[in-house]
Amino acid sequence: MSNFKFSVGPWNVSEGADVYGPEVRKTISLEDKIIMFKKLGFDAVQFHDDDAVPNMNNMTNEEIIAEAKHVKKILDENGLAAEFVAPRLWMDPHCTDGAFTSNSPEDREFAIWRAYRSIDIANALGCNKIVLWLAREGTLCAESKSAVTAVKYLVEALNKMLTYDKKIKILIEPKPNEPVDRSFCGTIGHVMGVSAATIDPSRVGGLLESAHAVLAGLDPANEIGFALAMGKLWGVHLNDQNGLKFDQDRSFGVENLRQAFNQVKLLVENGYGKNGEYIGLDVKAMRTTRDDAGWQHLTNSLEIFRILEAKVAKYDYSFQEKCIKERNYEALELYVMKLLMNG
Ligand code: XUL
Ligand code: MN
Repeated sequence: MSNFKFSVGPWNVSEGADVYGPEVRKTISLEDKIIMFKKLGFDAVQFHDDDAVPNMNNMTNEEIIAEAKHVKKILDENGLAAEFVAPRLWMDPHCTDGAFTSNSPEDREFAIWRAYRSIDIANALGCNKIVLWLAREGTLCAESKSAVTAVKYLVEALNKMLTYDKKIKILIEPKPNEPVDRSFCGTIGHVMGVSAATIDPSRVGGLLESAHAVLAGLDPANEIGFALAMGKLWGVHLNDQNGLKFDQDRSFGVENLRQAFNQVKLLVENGYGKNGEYIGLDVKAMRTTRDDAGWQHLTNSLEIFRILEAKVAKYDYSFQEKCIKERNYEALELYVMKLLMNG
């Protein structure tokens, strides 16, 4: 049992290719993934624009909306909602040098076209959240872009999206690096700054991914706390990450259980989900995983989340208060560790 609603993206069930090797698992169709997501206990699906409408670059606006409506029908048939749509700009040849911050005006224009289409697709899927993971908005060669101009381009792009549709909310998903070396918008603090610079800060918030925070050398729970304090935590991508290396998207809690517990604790304590927010996963199966276990990283993450949620429910807040009053944080720490280790 959980008090939360859960979401997942189709890319979380993958063929297992990595930068050094080819696919190792069979391809599963979007419809079969949706059917399985429901069986596994999810409430909503996260989409990239081209998860919902493959080949969209070669389609008219009307064709794109019609295809998205077809996907909405599959969702309805399976009792699932759409959580958000995210333009998958980093895969497109137009965005080799970035999208909204590209040095090329034509390529920036293309990025806006895809952002508008993502809004159309979101409307057709019945959701109003647009997620921007700003994958290539940064540099490989530090001198290749002006960090000042780039941030202004980014704000300009957000303003265009906010103007295109007055009901959408934009959730920026920060990540400090990979595939770029230096991102222009690497942490939740950056997201809040960019939000404040737009024409409607009330519609620009954040989606915090645990692994991305770890890659920035930060505690994901603290990042979640910062966004909650600003009233702008509108999505999460819970997962885990073993230190500063490539983005691992490990199952939630498998690398740093205490940090995972504190993420859940903050979400529970601050009523996350009360405005319809989902506990979103962004987890990857290990490449060694065989076809028949290709969903297990999802069920493992859900199970770990629910166990931690139950631990939060059992948490002794009066003992926490006593320790704080006595400034006995050694005792508080041992209490938390025992809570996590027992049962
Ligand atoms: C990349 C990442 C993306 C976004 C969705 O690191 O997390 O999958 O979550 O565009
Ligand atoms: Mn993510």
